[in-house]
Amino acid sequence: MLHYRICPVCEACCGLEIRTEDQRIVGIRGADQDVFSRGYICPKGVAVKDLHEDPDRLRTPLIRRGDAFVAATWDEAFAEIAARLPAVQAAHGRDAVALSIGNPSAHKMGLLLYVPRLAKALGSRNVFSASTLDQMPKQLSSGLMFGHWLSIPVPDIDRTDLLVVLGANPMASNGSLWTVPDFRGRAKALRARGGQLVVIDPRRTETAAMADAHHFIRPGSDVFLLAALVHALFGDDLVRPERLSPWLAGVDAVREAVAPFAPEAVAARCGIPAATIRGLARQLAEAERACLYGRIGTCTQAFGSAASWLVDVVNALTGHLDTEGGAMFPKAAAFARNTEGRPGQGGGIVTGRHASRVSGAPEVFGELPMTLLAEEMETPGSGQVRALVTLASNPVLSSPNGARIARALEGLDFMVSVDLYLNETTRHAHVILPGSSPLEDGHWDVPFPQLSTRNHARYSAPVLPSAPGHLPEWQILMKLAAIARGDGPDADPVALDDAQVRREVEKLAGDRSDAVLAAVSGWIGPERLVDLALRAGPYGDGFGARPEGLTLRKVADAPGGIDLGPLQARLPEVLRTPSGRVELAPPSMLAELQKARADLHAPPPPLVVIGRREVRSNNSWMHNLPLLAKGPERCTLKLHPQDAARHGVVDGQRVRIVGPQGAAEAPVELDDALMPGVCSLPHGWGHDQPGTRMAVAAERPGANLNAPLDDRLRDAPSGNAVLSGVSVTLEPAG
Ligand SMILES: Nc1nc2c(c(=O)[nH]1)N[C@H]1C(S)=C(S)[C@@H](COP(=O)(O)OP(=O)(O)OC[C@H]3O[C@@H](n4cnc5c(=O)[nH]c(N)nc54)[C@H](O)[C@@H]3O)O[C@H]1N2
Ligand SMILES: Nc1nc2c(c(=O)[nH]1)N[C@H]1C(S)=C(S)[C@@H](COP(=O)(O)OP(=O)(O)OC[C@H]3O[C@@H](n4cnc5c(=O)[nH]c(N)nc54)[C@H](O)[C@@H]3O)O[C@H]1N2
Ligand code: SF4
Ligand SMILES: [Mo]
Repeated sequence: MLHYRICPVCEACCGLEIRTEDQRIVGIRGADQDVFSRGYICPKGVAVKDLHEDPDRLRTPLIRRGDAFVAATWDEAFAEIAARLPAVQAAHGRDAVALSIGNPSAHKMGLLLYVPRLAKALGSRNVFSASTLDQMPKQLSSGLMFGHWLSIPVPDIDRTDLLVVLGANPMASNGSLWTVPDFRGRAKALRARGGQLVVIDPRRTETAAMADAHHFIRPGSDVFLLAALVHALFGDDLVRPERLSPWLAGVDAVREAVAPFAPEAVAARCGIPAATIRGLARQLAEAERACLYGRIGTCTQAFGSAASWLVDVVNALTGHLDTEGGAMFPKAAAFARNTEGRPGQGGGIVTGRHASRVSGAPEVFGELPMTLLAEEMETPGSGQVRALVTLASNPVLSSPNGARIARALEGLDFMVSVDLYLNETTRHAHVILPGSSPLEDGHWDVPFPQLSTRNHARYSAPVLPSAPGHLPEWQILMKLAAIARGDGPDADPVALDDAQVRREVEKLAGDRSDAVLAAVSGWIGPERLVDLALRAGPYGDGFGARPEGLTLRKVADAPGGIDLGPLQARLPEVLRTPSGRVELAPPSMLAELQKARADLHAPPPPLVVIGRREVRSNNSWMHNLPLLAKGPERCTLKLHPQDAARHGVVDGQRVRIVGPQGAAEAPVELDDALMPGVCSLPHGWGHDQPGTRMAVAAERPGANLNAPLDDRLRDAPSGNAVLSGVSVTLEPAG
């Protein structure tokens, strides 16, 4: 049998075609009929078979007894949780239970749509997620400028003449905060029609290798480059926002704020000649259709929010925001807050409604910085975190100074994990509840159509039936929520969901609620939430009011989904700022720029480390899949030959990478694609912890990049970790 399945692994969200025989997977290829990914696939999509079949993937709940995990029934597991979690809440208060939400949650509607329910039931301020290891700066700057954190403009690559990529490597990552399956094909088409691709990155990456130009940049200096680009736009009379003008607030304040950052003043700090910066500003301004795109390299640094903000300032001032071939706002079919409420104006965003207990870091979009999880667990006093719930989250590997997190986890009164593996983080849990194989779930991407390079609506049904007795993840979260509310282990998650959906619909639809509920009654769980959001959304059937509009049934019945066309200009309708304008000069961002001045003349450390992504790896959890694990050792320290000579190390030699709080050991791979003074180690490795159950990964554990990184470094406004450009030294491995 042939099945259509949207890949749940990365943000490209490719359509897969999965062939089964007798409920066994016999082949996975790209789905040619997918209206969006058009047959594109990468090796990780094929490895979903390995994931499904992985003997180490957890299939029953585990309960820790002494030092060992024992298999348990679901009833036993929930009974254990109900016996221990509410006790922590009762004794120490709601904030004593923290929640840690990991990256795969964003790729599973059964998790993402139910996290808010669990979070509400827990009622804790201690909510942490991968967002503060990744993208919180962009969420914050977008919220400040456009009024909602997911109003993030993305490159309209299929129609642009010039794409400048800053701190991203979509050839390896397949795109981020920009859903763009087959970046390679689209970038080739861009060049074939005479357009240009420019990459600015401390490494000559796979993306740089196919570009028309590549410039090295010193890690952490993007804020200066971007301020200088804006400076040059003003100074060289290149500001031309054209049709955007009526919607831009704060142009003069921006001009003033960048005054100290002439290209000549930042050139040494960035490692980019002033003439190159001026040339780039002119190229961006003069191109008919152009886009500057910044991604994780611009976020995971000390001025990540300011850099994220300035990317969109450049796009706006050059007239490339919200125009064809520029940085455009997708219009998603469901869940897009920027299609709800009053068009063109809104409440904007508020941050800092509370602060973290120990360091006083501000809450941002309901979250606290992941790098502060350890101190909240370690530091005694009222409000100390004494219990933790992790959902698809592996902070011991994914967050700086994971050794400290691991120690703190051991001190908890109780920990429960919803995860696929017994790994570096979940080995500290008292109860592990196994998540489901993606092939046993229906799939609708909740966030990514809001970030897609073309509008579309796609759904895929489960490929295989659930393993007998296995609870879907949304039901696991509903059960945990019930326990957190004190309702015990036996609540019926389906009935709870029915009741909650009815309440929510009644609140929104009033008299019409019975009709609305009847309209979606063919679905339960996450599918019902999708159908509700889709039908109420901008392309929806309005529950019968617009019969030609979309329903989940229509989308499910369309092979490969429904194309909703190229991106359209959305200003001012997309805005939800109180002013109804694009806020080009949010005061907190101006203050950051002012703060950055002090750093402008900081001498560069002799050697800094940056990360690296590779096609056959995905963060910390796919190293147990044979298809991806085979081949050459990937966790190597790439080092420029000059730096190798300076340190007296040779190709293949094992070295110790020593940072402020820890160290990692990896073999050296000489590579002149690195900027001298910068070395690179991929993240997500370090599978050598005792007591884990990932046999393939343990054979070649690799080194944990986050061991030498520093959990004290953050981008202040967003709380995002600094993962790039941290100073390290090298020693021969002992
Ligand atoms: N194969 C694979 N794909 C993935 C993932 C994976 O682990 N493997 N992870 C997924 C996730 S969770 C995410 S968030 C996305 C991320 O997607 P991307 O943002 O494309 O991430 P990277 O490939 O790490 O590219 C970041 C680039 O920034 C550069 N860089 C480092 N420091 C700096 C700096 O200070 N300034 C500048 N300008 N550049 C810098 C790095 O050299 C690197 O080339 O990828 C997703 N896709
Ligand atoms: N130094 C450095 N550190 C980084 C980064 C970097 O570039 N450099 N990148 C950061 C980024 S962008 C991110 S997003 C984070 C990611 O870090 P995390 O959010 O911790 O995510 P992963 O490392 O992907 O680990 C995912 C966890 O979810 C489990 N899991 C996988 N699939 C499922 C599922 O379907 N259901 C359930 N219940 N569990 C599942 C896995 O077993 C694993 O425990 O790492 C960050 N860490
Ligand atoms: S690029 Fe991403 S979404 Fe596409 S097949 Fe690979 S892992 Fe899956
Ligand atoms: Mo990420």
